[in-house]
Amino acid sequence: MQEVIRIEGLECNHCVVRVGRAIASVQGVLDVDISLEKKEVIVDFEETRTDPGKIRDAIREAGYEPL
Ligand SMILES: [Cu+2]
Repeated sequence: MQEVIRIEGLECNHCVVRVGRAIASVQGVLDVDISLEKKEVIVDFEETRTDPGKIRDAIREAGYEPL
């Protein structure tokens, strides 16, 4: 499954690395593709192991706001 999430507060490559690591550490996440320009992340995940709510929680825990 794929989820596209807009992220508020994504300002630089440091943010991209931080939020990318946070999302990648969620069990069941297969691939993370972040666009700094669009302030958007595309996440591929196994729907049996995680859900978009957990991915959003990980983004929040990293200090960013998923929209
Ligand atoms: Cu930054």
